[in-house]
Amino acid sequence: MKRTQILSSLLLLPLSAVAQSVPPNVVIILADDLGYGDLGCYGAKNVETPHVDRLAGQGIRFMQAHAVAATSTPSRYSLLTGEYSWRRPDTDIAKGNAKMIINPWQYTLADLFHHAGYRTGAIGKWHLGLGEETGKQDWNAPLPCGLQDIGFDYHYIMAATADRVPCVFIENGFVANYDPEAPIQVSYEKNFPGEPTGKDNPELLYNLKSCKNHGHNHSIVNGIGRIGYMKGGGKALWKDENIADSIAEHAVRFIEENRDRPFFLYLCTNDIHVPRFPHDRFRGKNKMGLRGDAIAQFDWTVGRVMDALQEMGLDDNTLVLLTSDNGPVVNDGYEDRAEELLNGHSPAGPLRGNKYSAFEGGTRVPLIVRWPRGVKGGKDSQTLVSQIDFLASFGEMLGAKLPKGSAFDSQPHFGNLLGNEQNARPYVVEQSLSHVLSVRTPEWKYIEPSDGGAFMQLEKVETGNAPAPQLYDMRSDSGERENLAEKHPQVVYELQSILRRERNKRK
Ligand code: NG6
Ligand code: CA
Repeated sequence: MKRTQILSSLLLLPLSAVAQSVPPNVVIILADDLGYGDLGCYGAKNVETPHVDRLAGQGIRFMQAHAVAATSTPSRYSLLTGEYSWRRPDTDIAKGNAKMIINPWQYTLADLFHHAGYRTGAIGKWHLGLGEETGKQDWNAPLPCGLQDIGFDYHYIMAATADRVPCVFIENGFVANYDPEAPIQVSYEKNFPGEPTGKDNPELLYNLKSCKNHGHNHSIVNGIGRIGYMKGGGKALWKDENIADSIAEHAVRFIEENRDRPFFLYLCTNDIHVPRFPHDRFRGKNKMGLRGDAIAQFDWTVGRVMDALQEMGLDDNTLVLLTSDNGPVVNDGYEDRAEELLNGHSPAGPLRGNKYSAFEGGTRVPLIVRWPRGVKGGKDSQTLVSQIDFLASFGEMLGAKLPKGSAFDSQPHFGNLLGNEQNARPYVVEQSLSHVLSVRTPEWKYIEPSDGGAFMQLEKVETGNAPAPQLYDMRSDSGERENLAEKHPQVVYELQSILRRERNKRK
C-alpha cells in the first residue's frame, strides 16, 4: 500500500488516533519469561528497571494483560497469527530444528503491516521453526521457508532459544557471520562423533553448569550445555554475554534504516530466559544474581531502543508495546542460584503459579503501551486484554480489512490498548504447558479439570492441574487459593460453556 492509501485509511481510525497525520511506527518488545512482578513499575524491589519504569510512566500500565500460553512457542504463534495455538497440534515448545510452524499462507501481524506499506522486521528470539522439514534443514545454505514468507522484510533471529542449538543468529534466511571453515550440523537425536557433551564432559562447562537431571547436557557452546547437538559454527557461534548487544544493535540499525518510512519491529529479547549469562557490565548490581542481572540487561535494551527513537526524532509517533511471552520461572535448568538469591523477590508478583502453569502466574504478563502522540500516558488499565487481539487491533488502527478466515480468534480492541476501558473482551482463554485451558473473565477464573501432576519438581512450579474443576474469584483472590467451584456451580457451567463453544468453533 502506498503512503497516500495509508493516509486515506486513517479516516477509519478510532477517534483518538484520527488526530494523526502519519501512521505510527510500531515496536513490539517481547521479553522472554519476564514475570508480572519482575519490573520496578510492577512492584519489583530487588532490581532496578528505570527505562521500563519510564516507559510505563509515559504510557499505560496494564494490570490484566494475558499471553495466550504459558510457554513460548504457542504464545508467540498466537500473538503473530491471531489464532489460538491449541487449535493446532504442533505448536508446543519447538526444537531448534523444527520446521516453520506458521504456514506461509497464513496471515500474520507482519503481513498486516507489510501490506499497509510498513517495513517489517523481526529481531531476536524466534522459536517458531524454520525451513520446510523438521530436522532436514541445511544450515550452510539459504533456508527455504522462513520469515520472508510470512510478511517480514528483514530478520535477524535466534532459531529457537539460547538453551537450544543451533547457537547462531540467522539473518535473512542465512547464518549470520557464516564461517565456511566450520560447516554447521544439527541433530536432536544423536551426537556427532567426537564432539563433547555436557553429560560426558561436565569439566568443559566453564561458564554455567547445568542442573543435574534437567537436561541441557547435550552440545557445549561457549562453556554452556545446550539442548540438542550441533557441530561446527566457528566464528558464527554466539557468545551468550553478547546476545543482548547484538539484538539491540540490530534493532537500532533497523530503526535507523527505516527512519523515513513507517516500520513495524517485532523485537524479541533473549532475556530473561535461561541460560542467564548477561554481559559483565550488568553483573553484581542487584541482590538477585544472574536472574536479576538479566532483568537489568533487558531494561538496558529497552533504554537503548528508546534512546535511538528519541535521537532520531521518532519517539513521539512510535507506538511501543512491551510485554512478555509467558510468566516467570526461577530454576529452569542451570546452576545460576536464581532461587537462593531471590531475597524475597516474587517474580510473579501476587499471582499463584509460574511459567508452564494454568494459574495466573503462567500467563498474566506485564504490558505497557506508550505512544505520546496517541496515548495520554501515566495511567493504569484494569481492562482484560490478551495478546491474541494484537493482530485485529492493529488492523483496526490501520483501517485494514483482514483476509477472510485469517486471525480466527483475534478481536479488534485497539481502543483498549490506548487505555479506553470500554468494549473490552468479556473473557480470555489461557493455555498451560500441559494444554489445560482456563477461562478468565474480569471476575472469575475457571481451570478445567485434568489428570496431570500438580507440581513440577525441579522448576518448583505449581501446574494448576487438578482432577476437579477449579473456580476462583479474581476480585478478591489473586492468589487463586480458594476453589469456589462447588459453591458456584452456575458460574462453573457458564465458563465451561464458553470453553466448549470456543473449542467447537470451526474455521
Ligand atoms: C523446557 C526446558 C526449559 C526451557 C523451556 C522453553 C528442560 C527440562 N526444560 O523444555 O529449560 O527451555 O523448555 O522455554 O529442558 S520457553 O520460554 O522457550 O517456552
Ligand atoms: Ca518464554
